[in-house]
Amino acid sequence: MKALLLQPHDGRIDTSALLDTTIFSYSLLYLASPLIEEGHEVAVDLATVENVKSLVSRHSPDVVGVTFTTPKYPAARAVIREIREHAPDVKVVVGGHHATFLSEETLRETGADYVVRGEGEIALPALLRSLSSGIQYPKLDGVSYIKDGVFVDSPITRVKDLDSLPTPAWELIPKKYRARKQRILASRGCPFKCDFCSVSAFHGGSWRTRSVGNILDEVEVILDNGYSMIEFIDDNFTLDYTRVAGFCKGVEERGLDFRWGVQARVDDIHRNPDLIPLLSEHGCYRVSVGVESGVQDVLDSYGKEITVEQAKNVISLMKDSSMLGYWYFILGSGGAYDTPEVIEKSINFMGECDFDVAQVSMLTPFPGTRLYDRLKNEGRLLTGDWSLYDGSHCVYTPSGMTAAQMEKYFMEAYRNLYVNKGVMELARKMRKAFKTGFMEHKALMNVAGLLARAYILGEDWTAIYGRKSY
Ligand code: B12
Ligand code: SF4
Repeated sequence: MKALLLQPHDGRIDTSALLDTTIFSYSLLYLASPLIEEGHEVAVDLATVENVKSLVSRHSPDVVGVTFTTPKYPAARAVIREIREHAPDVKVVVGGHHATFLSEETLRETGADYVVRGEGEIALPALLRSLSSGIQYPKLDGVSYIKDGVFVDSPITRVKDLDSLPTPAWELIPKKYRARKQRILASRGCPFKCDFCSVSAFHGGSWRTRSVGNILDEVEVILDNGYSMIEFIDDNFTLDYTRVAGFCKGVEERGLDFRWGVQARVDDIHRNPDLIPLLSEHGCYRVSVGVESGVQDVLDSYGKEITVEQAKNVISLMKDSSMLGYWYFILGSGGAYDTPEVIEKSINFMGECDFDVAQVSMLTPFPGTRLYDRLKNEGRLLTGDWSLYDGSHCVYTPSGMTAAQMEKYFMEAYRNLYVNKGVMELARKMRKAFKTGFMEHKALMNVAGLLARAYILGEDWTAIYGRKSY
C-alpha cells in the first residue's frame, strides 16, 4: 500500500519551536520504518490546508496518517477535512497524545477513519495489513473507530522491546526541512506523575529504555550520514545514572565525536552532581531541566517531587559548566496558588536565576492529565479553541485573578528573564547559545524578530504569536 504521513502546520509560532529548528515530527519517522519493512511505499511531509490537496494528488496514497499535538489539532482537523473532500476513498488515520485521549471527539470532528491510541509502530502496520485484506473494522489493540455511528474503543498500546524497533526513517524528511541536528529517542515514558503532563498516562507510568549498545549503534549511523549534533528527546535522559555512565563509556570506547543535548530532572543532577562533568566531558552541550516554579507549594501541587533548594543548587552547578543550561518554568498552578503574590514570587525567582536560556509556559491543561480532568470537572476551562493550548495563553479561570491578568504576568516573566537584565546579559546569552551550537541562524532570527516586535515596536503578544513562522 501507499502511505502518506503528514504533520499539519498552521504557520503559528510556538515558544519551543522558536528555538528548535528540527521541526519535523519524530513520530512520523518512527511510524514510517516498520511500514517500509513490510513493503509499503511511504512518504512524509508537512501539510497545510493550502498544500494538502496537491500532496495527496502527487502521492496518491491509500492511507494518510496524521500526527498532531493539542495546539495543532485545529490545523490537523482542517487538513483532514480537506482530504475527506478531495479524496474520499483515502483512509485517514490519526495518532498522538491528543488523539489518544480524545479519540471519539477527534474521530467525529475530523471525519478520520481510525485513531491509533498510544504507540503506533505495531498498530499501524497491523491496520494496513487488515485494510489490504479488505477488513475495514479490524479488532486490533490500539485501533479505534466509529462503526455504524458507534464508537469502538481500544486499549492504549505500548512497544515492549524498544530495541526491536527499526531506526526512524529520517532519510525521508524532505530536503527543505532537514536540519543540521538529528534526534534520538533513547527511552520512553516517565515514572513520575506531574499534574500537567500527559506522558505518564500515555506510557502507563512506565519508563522503558533501549540498551546502550542499540543507542550507540544509532548514533554511529547518524554520524556516518554527516550529522554532528544529536538531540536526545527522552523526557528524562538521566533517570538512571549507571545507564548514562554506560552510554558515556560507550561514546569513549567507540571514539564517537559529536555534540548532544538532553533533558534531565533537577533531583537526578542534585543527587549525582558528577553528572554535569560526566556529560560535558563526553560531548554534551545542552542540559534542559524542568524547574517549573520557585515556590515550593506550587511544585508540591504539581506533584513534581523536587524542591526549590535542589533547583537552586542545580542552577549554580550548571552556571560553572561550559554546557548550555535551558530551564523550563511554568506560570500558574490551576489551584489555590494563582494569586498575584505567588505568581510575582515565582517571576522574581526566575529573574534571580542565573540561566543561559529559559522558557516560560503558561500552565496548560492538556487532555490526559489530572489537571485537565480537574479543571474540566470544575467548569474552569475557558475555551474549546485548542490552538490556544500552546503554552502561551491562559485557557482556564485562575482562582485569584483573571486569565487576562495571568497573561500579563506571562509577558512580565519574559521581560524579567530577558529584558530587565540589560542588553549585555542578553548578548551573553545569545553568544553562548550560538557558540554551543544550540541556536542556529534561523532560530536567532526568530528570536530577534520576536523580541523586536514585542519590546521595541510594542506589538501585542498574541498578535505576534499568530504570525507566520515558516
Ligand atoms: C520533541 C518534543 C517537542 C519538539 C518537537 C515537536 C515535534 N513536532 O516533533 C519541540 C521542542 C519543537 C516541541 C514543541 C512543542 N511541544 Co513537545 N514534545 C516533544 C517530546 C519531548 C517528544 C516528542 C517525540 O518526538 N516523541 C517520539 C515519538 C516517537 O513519540 P510520539 O510523538 O508520541 O509518537 C508516537 C505515538 O504518539 C503515535 N503517534 C503519534 N502520531 C501518530 C500518527 C499516526 C497516524 C499514528 C498511527 C500514530 C501516531 O505513534 C508514535 C510512535 O510510537 C514530547 C514528550 C513525549 N514524551 O512524547 C513533547 C510533547 C509532544 N510536546 C508537547 C507540547 C505541549 C509542545 C508545545 C505546545 C510546547 C510549547 N509550549 O511550545 C510545542 C508544540 C509544537 C508543535 N508544533 O506541535 C506535549 C503535547 C501534549 C498534547 N496533548 O499534545 C508533549 C506530549 C509533552 C508533555 N509533557 O505533555 N515538542
Ligand atoms: S513533567 Fe517530566 S517528570 Fe513530570 S511526569 Fe512529565 S516527563 Fe515525567
